[in-house]
Amino acid sequence: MRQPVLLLAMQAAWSCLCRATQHYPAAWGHYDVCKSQVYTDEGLTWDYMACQPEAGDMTKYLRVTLDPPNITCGDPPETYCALENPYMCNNECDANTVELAHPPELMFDFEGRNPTTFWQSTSWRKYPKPLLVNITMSWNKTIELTDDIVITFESGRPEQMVLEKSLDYGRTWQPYQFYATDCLDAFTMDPKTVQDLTQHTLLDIICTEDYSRGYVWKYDKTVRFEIKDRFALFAGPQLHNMASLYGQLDTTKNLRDFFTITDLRIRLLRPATGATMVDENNLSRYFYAISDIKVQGRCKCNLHANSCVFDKEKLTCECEHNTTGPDCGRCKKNYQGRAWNSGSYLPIPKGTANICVPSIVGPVIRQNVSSLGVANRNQECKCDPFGSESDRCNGTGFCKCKEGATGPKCTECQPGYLWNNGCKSRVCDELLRCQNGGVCHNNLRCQCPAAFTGLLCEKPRCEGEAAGCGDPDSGQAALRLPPTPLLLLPLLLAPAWAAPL
Ligand SMILES: *[C@@H]1O[C@H](CO)[C@@H](O)[C@H](O)[C@H]1NC(C)=O
Ligand SMILES: *[C@@H]1O[C@H](CO)[C@@H](O)[C@H](O)[C@H]1NC(C)=O
Ligand SMILES: *[C@@H]1O[C@H](CO)[C@@H](O)[C@H](O)[C@H]1NC(C)=O
Ligand SMILES: *[C@@H]1O[C@H](CO)[C@@H](O)[C@H](O)[C@H]1NC(C)=O
Ligand SMILES: *[C@@H]1O[C@H](CO)[C@@H](O)[C@H](O)[C@H]1NC(C)=O
Ligand SMILES: *[C@@H]1O[C@H](CO)[C@@H](O)[C@H](O)[C@H]1NC(C)=O
Ligand SMILES: CC(=O)N[C@H]1CO[C@H](CO)[C@@H](O)[C@@H]1O
Ligand SMILES: [Ca+2]
Repeated sequence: MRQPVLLLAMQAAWSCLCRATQHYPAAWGHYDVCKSQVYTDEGLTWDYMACQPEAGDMTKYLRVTLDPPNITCGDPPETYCALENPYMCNNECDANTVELAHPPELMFDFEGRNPTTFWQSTSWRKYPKPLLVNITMSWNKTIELTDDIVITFESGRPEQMVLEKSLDYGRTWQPYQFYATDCLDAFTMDPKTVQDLTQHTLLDIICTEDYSRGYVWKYDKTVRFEIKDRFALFAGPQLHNMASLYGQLDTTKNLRDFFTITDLRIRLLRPATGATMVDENNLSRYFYAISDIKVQGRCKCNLHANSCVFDKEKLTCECEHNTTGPDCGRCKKNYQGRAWNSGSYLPIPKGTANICVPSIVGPVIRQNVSSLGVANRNQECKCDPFGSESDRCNGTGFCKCKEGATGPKCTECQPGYLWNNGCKSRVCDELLRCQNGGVCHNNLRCQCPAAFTGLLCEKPRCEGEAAGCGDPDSGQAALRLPPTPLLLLPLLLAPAWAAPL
């Protein structure tokens, strides 16, 4: 049912996420240049370094998809109750009038003008059937998140929602965080906050009640996924020690993968009601409205590029070190003298470039190039039978790798995949742990206790309803306790977070 809705890059057909100036202490590691010229005993030569593009606003480069596709209000026109006064119900949404339309791109436009611009859903006309909306943001490129994801709701924060991520262009999804007014009731998870996390549990998937309570809509509008707090657990309380964070990122692959995405999905499961009971006589009070979504990050270029270009509706790393591919994930042709490797943040501050070196072309091959011809076109290449589509080369000496596999013989796995008779998506490990007592098997699957299911055993097993066990038909919704107004301070950002990641 998904359809691409629009590509949000209207401001510029081409732009560059390049480094401008270096504005942080060198001792933290820069990774802002891929090479520099140096004088040695042999004269002027190149010194190669690990490098990465600058972090920036990633919402300019995404494609947003809504499911159901016709969930946006205004077609046909509808009236709503005012956000701040539910007894004023003459607000109009009309898709055919610019001033009254609330299309999805208003979640990503420049916010700061008055009044705010927002996307709005149809109202909960089919109550008690759940009002479900998926908002999917796709980059068609792996990106690394560097700052909190912040979603601003103009309709009151939803009573139930899930933030999910994909690392494989939307083929598989994992939850990032659950949000509910009542975590136990909605997802049978104990409520936690990011402050409950420790260095050891930092990649745990939690359900939080921090961003769902309080119907003072005007003041508590944002829902966060706290990236910086998780980084801080590694980097030290003051976030001074970027070196430590980069070191950890380098040695703890799962930490890095945790913050790497190709897509994000917001699953809205139950709108704000701001009351004990849903007013069934006036359902135009209930809907979702989002004015802004912040996603800060950078292109993942495997430390082989310091710029990432948006051209022809696509983000691409400008690869150095003789690497190529959208993420600089392989060596260029004729530079396959040794296996491709990601650059490394270590040793700090310059890291290691791990450049690709020229292929060694044997004399026999070279002398016989002209005689190879058709007879040898399908030569045996000993391509890995599990990692490749065929044991034969494709005609130019390359093995054709299956999804997730890489390397000349397709014997290696791309990031996020593990070898097990071919490359399989990595599901769980010490850091990305199976939830609710599940046991991780070979990092490839979680064996869940009987009462739980889901990739990471994060979902309680219950019949039918996808949206957790809270079945609004049971009348349970009407018995909900009044939300406690919470004096919740927005998460204070650590003061010394000056360095972009
Ligand atoms: C959206 O489309 C589906 C199928 O075409 C239809 O059943 C549903 O009622 C529509 N929803 C709205 C809100 O118009
Ligand atoms: C949203 O995504 C979930 C999870 O993949 C899926 O089950 C559901 O059908 C999707 N659509 C809606 C409208 O919830
Ligand atoms: C994603 O990028 C690839 C190239 O890397 C391109 O072939 C494909 O069409 C893109 N997909 C979409 C949906 O833009
Ligand atoms: C909603 O309530 C308001 C005020 O009580 C009323 O004016 C309006 O007609 C109601 N709307 C519907 C659809 O019942
Ligand atoms: C490729 O590698 C060689 C050294 O092996 C280097 O001289 C050359 O500049 C590299 N090319 C690029 C584009 O980085
Ligand atoms: C063989 O594979 C390589 C690498 O994937 C590709 O560049 C080349 O175009 C392919 N050649 C043929 C004839 O398919
Ligand atoms: C110069 C050389 O080594 N030529 C070899 C090319 O390959 C044929 C077999 O295909 C050999 O017979 C030649 O000796
Ligand atoms: Ca907006």
